Amino acid sequence: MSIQIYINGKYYSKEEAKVSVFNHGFLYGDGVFEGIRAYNGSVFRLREHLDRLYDGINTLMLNVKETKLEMQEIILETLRRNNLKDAYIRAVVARGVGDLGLDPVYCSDPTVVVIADTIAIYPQEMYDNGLKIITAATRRNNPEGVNPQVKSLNYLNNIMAKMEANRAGALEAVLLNKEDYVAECTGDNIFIVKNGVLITPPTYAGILVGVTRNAVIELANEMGIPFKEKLFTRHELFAADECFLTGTAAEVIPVVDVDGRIIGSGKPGNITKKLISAFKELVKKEGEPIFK
Ligand code: PXG
Repeated sequence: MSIQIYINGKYYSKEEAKVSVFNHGFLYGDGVFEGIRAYNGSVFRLREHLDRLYDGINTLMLNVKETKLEMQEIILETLRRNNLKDAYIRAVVARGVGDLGLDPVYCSDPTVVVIADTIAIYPQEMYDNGLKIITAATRRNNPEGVNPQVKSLNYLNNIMAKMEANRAGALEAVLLNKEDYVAECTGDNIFIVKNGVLITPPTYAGILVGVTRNAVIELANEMGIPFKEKLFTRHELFAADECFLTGTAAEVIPVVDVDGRIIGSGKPGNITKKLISAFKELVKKEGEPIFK
């Protein structure tokens, strides 16, 4: 049976779920999105995802009619209609249908799309052995332009970096900012451990403030792991004792090799392993129930 996709108040099959070629989401990448996950009948940190979505909606001045609470209900209802307990949810808010000019003034109401489907889980081997990643030549876009805190429909820098990773046979690429500090990966935030201290780049490095990142910081605090938000360079990344990435799809995933430099022992580190287990426990414990 085909999945049911929400578009502006109605549900459509995968084959029938279509938007106009005049939608500025398509013509200009004008819009925002979220990638959200449900575990065993509960949506993980839905409030945080909605807050980030609406912060982006506010910055781009999208005239969204739905309140945050209504959007939450749309997401939960889409999961119910598809009878999903474990899922990957993609919410998209695009500018809407306009003319060929870029001026959003001539656009109709925004287009709200919610897709919920089963999640393709990464192979266990990656968590056991860790990832090899590369540094991309493509830089993270400048916060002075579209701030990376906005999860916009324009992911071209990330896609350029992803293509660099593909060509190098790596699964992720780290992007530096224009000051040569490590920002984040194409779809994940990055952490290192040095001398027992957990370190991640601050928001002003030019990052998406990840929901998984924030959850991991909370866990580290609860577990008494010393933590700092601090800028670090590619050299400091090479010299780290441990490294891992965080994201909704990947959760917490170890990194053991960056541009051919072995990180620490070349195996997932102890703090990394502790945080992987703690995160697995956390997603079981909390979340917004789908079926009330
Ligand atoms: N940085 C960027 C640039 C992201 O897009 C994250 C960090 C992690 O944030 P969360 O909130 O998920 O912890 C993201 C989000 C994919 C995919 O299919 C992943 C994201 C976005 C779009 C697609 O892997 N990650």
